[in-house]
Amino acid sequence: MINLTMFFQVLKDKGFNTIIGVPCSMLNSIFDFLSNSQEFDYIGATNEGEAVAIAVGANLAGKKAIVVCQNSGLGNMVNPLSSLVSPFKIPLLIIMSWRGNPKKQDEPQHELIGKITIDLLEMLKTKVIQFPENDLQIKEKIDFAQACLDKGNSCCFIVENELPVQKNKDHFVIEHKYKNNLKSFLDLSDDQSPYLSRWEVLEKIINFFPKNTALICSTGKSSRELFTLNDSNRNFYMVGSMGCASAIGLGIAKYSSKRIVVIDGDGALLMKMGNMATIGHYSPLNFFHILINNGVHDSTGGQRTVSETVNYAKIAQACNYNMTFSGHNNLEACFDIMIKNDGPHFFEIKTAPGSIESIGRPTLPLDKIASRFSAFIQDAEEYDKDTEELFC
Ligand SMILES: Cc1ncc(C[n+]2csc(CCOP(=O)(O)OP(=O)(O)O)c2C)c(N)n1
Repeated sequence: MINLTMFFQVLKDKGFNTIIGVPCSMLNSIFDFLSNSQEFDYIGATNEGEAVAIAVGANLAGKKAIVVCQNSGLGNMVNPLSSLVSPFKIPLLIIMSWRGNPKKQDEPQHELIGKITIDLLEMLKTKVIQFPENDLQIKEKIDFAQACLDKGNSCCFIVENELPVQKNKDHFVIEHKYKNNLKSFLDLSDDQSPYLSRWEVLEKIINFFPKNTALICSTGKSSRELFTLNDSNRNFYMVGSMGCASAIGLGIAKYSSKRIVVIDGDGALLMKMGNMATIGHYSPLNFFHILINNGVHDSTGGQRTVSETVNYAKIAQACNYNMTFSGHNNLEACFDIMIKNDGPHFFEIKTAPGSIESIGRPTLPLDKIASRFSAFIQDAEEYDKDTEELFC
């Protein structure tokens, strides 16, 4: 058994400071260690794909994040590892337990994933490093991992042996705070005026939010229209990793004083609805979640989503967002209330399906989109919600 304090101290010395995880019993002692650590920020994700996206957001904001999880969750990570981490060249450090290791006896549900874990990680361009077995290996292995990251490759410490568990530990006292904590919800959807197009909504967002506001835009035609309307270094076009925009936004918002606007689609939001619970729980004040709800998967030909029967603003409210809105008109009036109050806020904008004829798609290399966006986020300009003036 290695000395975990030493292991995490070496990571700390390399600048790692943020952990995003989904627990595994084999890694119990790591999670116990982290819950008592003053040195590392810990964010609990609802699934491992969300953890990857939050870590990407934290990295874009200049932090050095680590994802800690079980290999059962590797399936949940495949999409963001392949369509976000790899093409945008935002390498990640992962610590993963190996259930179903063919050399060991384990439960049947871990057997298949156990057999393919190492190959799958390598296929996902993630270098596998055996977790240090003794203290003498710690520095050498972490140096090796850092060298991989410096070359732009993700890497994963694979934990083969269960780390000893702390005995007789106290249970958390869970307070179900939400019962006393219903926040404001403004439903403006009685209005009979026609729905705007996504294009018109995007124009209003671009024009309303000050230039030091980041825009993280969801997969498909939202990003393509945003690029066509107004390419800018404040835009992050999340062309893949459907459903992850709000998790990336959370990872950024937690570590940036800039205002972070996530532009989501209803299909995408439905795909990763657990993100909303995490956002509401960690409640970054500078987080604004705008849902363009056109009721369809417009980007793939207009197939219906199940949005007609979903009250998104109430979900956001129940997930502990601060203010939630639903409507389709007078957008600027709602935006104005949003920016004058601490977030997180949620605004469902009911929108007509369809898009413009002359739609383009981001022409810049994805790593360039990531690097210029990260520079924008880390630029010292902040916002002052009352005066809207920049201060440094
Ligand atoms: C994991 C995954 N599944 C499916 C797709 C294909 N896809 C791309 S965009 C899209 C529809 C997105 O719908 P929505 O979020 O409602 O946005 P809209 O297209 O209506 O703007 C789909 C299904 C994908 N890119 N990734």
